[in-house]
Amino acid sequence: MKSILENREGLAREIDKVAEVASYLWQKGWAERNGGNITVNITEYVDDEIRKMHAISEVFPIGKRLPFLKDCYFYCKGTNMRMRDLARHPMENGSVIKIIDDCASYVIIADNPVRPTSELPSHLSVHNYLLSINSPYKASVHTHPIELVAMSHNKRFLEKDVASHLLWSMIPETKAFCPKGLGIVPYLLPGSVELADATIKELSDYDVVMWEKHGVFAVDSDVMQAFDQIDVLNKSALIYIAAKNMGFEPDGMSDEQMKEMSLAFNLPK
Ligand code: 2HA
Ligand code: ZN
Repeated sequence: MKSILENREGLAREIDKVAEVASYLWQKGWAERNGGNITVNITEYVDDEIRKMHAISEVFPIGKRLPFLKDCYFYCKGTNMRMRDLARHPMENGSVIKIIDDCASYVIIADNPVRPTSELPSHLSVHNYLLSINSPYKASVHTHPIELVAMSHNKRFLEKDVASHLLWSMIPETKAFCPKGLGIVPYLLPGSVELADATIKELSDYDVVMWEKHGVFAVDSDVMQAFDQIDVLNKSALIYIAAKNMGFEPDGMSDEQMKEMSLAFNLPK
């Protein structure tokens, strides 16, 4: 069977990045069993031949009307699929879907009839939001980073920007490469429309949001950059924990050092 990736270099490169990130998520222990999901808006790679492709599934409802997604195409990790398998076979553990005219349902068009992720309402709502604000962001990643999730079990770290400031102060790179910090979404049922709505609200101020006692959700231009933002935050969490394990509360960079760094790197605040 011919893959949709065949003779489509740009699209194949994006899916390669998804597979590479999936392998990192597995190696880091952030993607147990079927944990986590990745979706990428691939509409820019869609040519006439793809537009003519027939559905290979029935029509499925999204659960929400998302007007900015009309005729958009997404690569989505499959529900119940493993990141570690997706890393080797992205088109067997994920699929390309098309949002149909009613903007409230989708069909699968390639390569296999793999049903998309259980967090589809969150992912697609976020893509709809990104398009509505003309954002250049195309990729969203949901994963279960151990140390960040552990932090979300402490109420102190769920207060606005408390975790962001602590994590930024552990090492200068974290603010440089995650300049908006970490938004917080209080615990909500996985896969729910409520979780999707709460995530979008936080994404107006942040690129990465914490789902309390569950995981994080990140958006960026491509899947590699979304992963990098989560990775630098979790690295800071690891430094914090290492210091605590050595028996002391880390000082963190001072306010002056943070200010100097923000100025030098042209960062907000
Ligand atoms: O898809 O991580 O939140 C598996 C999950 C759901
Ligand atoms: Zn999850």
